[in-house]
Amino acid sequence: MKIRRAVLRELPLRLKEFFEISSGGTQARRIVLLTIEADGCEGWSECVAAETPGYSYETTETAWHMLTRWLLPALMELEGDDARALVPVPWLRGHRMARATVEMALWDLEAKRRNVALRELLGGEAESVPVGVSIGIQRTDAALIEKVGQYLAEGYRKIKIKIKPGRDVDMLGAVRASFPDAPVMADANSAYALPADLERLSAMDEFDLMMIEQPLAHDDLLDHANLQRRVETPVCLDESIRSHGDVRLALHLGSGRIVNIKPGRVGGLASSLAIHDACRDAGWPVWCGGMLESGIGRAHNVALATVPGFTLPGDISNSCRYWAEDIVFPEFQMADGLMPVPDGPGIGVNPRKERIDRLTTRVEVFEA
Ligand code: OSB
Ligand code: MG
Repeated sequence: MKIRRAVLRELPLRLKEFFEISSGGTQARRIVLLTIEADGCEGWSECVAAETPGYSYETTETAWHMLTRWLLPALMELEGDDARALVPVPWLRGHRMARATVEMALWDLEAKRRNVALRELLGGEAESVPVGVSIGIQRTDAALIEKVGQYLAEGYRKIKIKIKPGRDVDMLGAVRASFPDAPVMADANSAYALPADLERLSAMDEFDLMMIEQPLAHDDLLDHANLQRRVETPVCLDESIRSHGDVRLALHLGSGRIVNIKPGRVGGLASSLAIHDACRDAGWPVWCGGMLESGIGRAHNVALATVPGFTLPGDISNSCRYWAEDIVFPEFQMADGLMPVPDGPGIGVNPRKERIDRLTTRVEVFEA
């Protein structure tokens, strides 16, 4: 198999609601989509890099550069029987979001060449996956409590609340007082440090949270281990796990008890499966996170979440929670807290190509 064409494009998509995390907020997303064509099939993927370097050093611009200058030109030179075996520029360091963009389009392409669902190629079993919702930092506790109530009523099975210093213990206490039994967790996006915040983080033990996600620095697995020894709430790692090597170290150190796997963050689906396997062997549950993706990225996440070790609800919400109109058909819509898994070939949803073309503001084409 040889790749005929690769098309990289960027399109703006406006979130219905401003989404704030501890490092800053987003309203206008810059969506980067990749299409890879071979054997009459098209593989699709979405780059999860954000607009600003707060969650990761990668941004829309660095990913665009890595893809157009290095990854895609090299991809066009490769040949193989299985699209997933094509690995351009294997010596390139880091930039896992850019690399994942290529890798995930190749998985979709390979599934379509074999005429199977991406879920099947991944070894997934579930026909629907339990899902949750991630709520950005709200101005007031009352506004947050109203949102939590709405999402619980819609059926979401995990309510993730973004926290930062000053919007944490009291706010979570207010939520717990209103919803004593709800499946609630908190995500700090690295806003705390040891030893200064130990007391504040220990205070959260009182709220019976499902977990606290990435409380400490993205590059500090040792202090996450120190923290996990001192608090009862399970620590979940997000930013800290970028590779199979990272998760092996986290397991060795005891840096938490749960991992949020985002295929875009860890270099793709093969790396996600390796991380999943390591966690399964150690008895750590995993779940699939999200990066405010359009329906293209969401489709990959839904397929990954069918793999058996993904036992906790993912950050995989309805299309209409993010967008006035998604760029895939059909849109993602859960029922009873369960997201149906598309069963068509590959990602199983159709990119709305006319709409995507109309919205595209930047495009680069690579041809064999
Ligand atoms: O930390 O999980 C995170 C969004 C952007 C950057 C980081 C994170 C998030 C989310 C949103 O929590 C999850 C979603 O896509 O709904
Ligand atoms: Mg997170």
